[in-house]
Amino acid sequence: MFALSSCIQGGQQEESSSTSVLVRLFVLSCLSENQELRIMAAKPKLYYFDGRGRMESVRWLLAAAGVEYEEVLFQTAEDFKNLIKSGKLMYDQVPMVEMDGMSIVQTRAILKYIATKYNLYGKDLKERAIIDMYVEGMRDLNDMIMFFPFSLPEEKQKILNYILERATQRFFPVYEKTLKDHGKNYLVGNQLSWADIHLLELILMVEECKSDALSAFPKLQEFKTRISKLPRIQKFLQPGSPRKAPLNDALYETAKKTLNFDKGLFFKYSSTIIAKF
Ligand SMILES: N[C@@H](CCC(=O)N[C@@H](CS)C(=O)NCC(=O)O)C(=O)O
Repeated sequence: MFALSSCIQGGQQEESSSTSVLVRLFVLSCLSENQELRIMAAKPKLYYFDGRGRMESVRWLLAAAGVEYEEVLFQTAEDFKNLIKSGKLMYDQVPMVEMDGMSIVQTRAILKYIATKYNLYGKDLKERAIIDMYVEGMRDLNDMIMFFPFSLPEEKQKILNYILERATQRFFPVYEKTLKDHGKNYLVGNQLSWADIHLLELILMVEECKSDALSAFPKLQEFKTRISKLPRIQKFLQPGSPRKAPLNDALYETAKKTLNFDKGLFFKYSSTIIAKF
């Protein structure tokens, strides 16, 4: 700025050189703007193993925002190691999403960025706090279900009962009451938000554990039907979409190979810490 104004104050000679400086600056700024546009326009790239895990909510949110993305799905531990070697993973962990020139890690950071960018995070700070409260509760339940396939065989039934008890007695009643009390179509501010998307994802996960899990929740049943019919969501729910299937034996083996774990002990302790049996 200083260099520019001192040029502009000069004579003819300096004026033409100041013009060329201006032109050069303009061209440079156009170039970087173009580069920025290119970066912003590139499809987000998701790095994870070929399963739901922590990445599935990211897939849901991008689908709800109508954003197309690419996926790099690890098949072997080598794939994961190579990504670590690239230095792109802040904590040597996935999920990681390359987007807008960043390599974003930490599931919540990724989700918050997408929710904010695509206007799925409320209209002000207060709505955002409410969305956070809903979503954080949902994540607690989501994590229990996510870790469930890794629990020890002898504890499976006990853990499943616990998950269903928490879903139907702690979490679902909260969302049922909200929808009943305010009588609106969405959880927060009468517009679609990250909380609605995550709630539908969660409802479907719980129903995979117990198909009639919503029987005592009429508002949630209506909510499920309504949100499932939104065109982008409907598309994501169709077979062949990037939505992942529940963990089956083959995916379990891939996850085990990729993440190098055995017997599920780590998962057991990290997921049952709040459980009282
Ligand atoms: N808080 C992190 C946890 C990430 C995490 O635990 N990722 C697992 C895969 S689901 C991983 O990369 N584990 C390998 C490791 O920790 O070395 C997040 O939410 O993204």
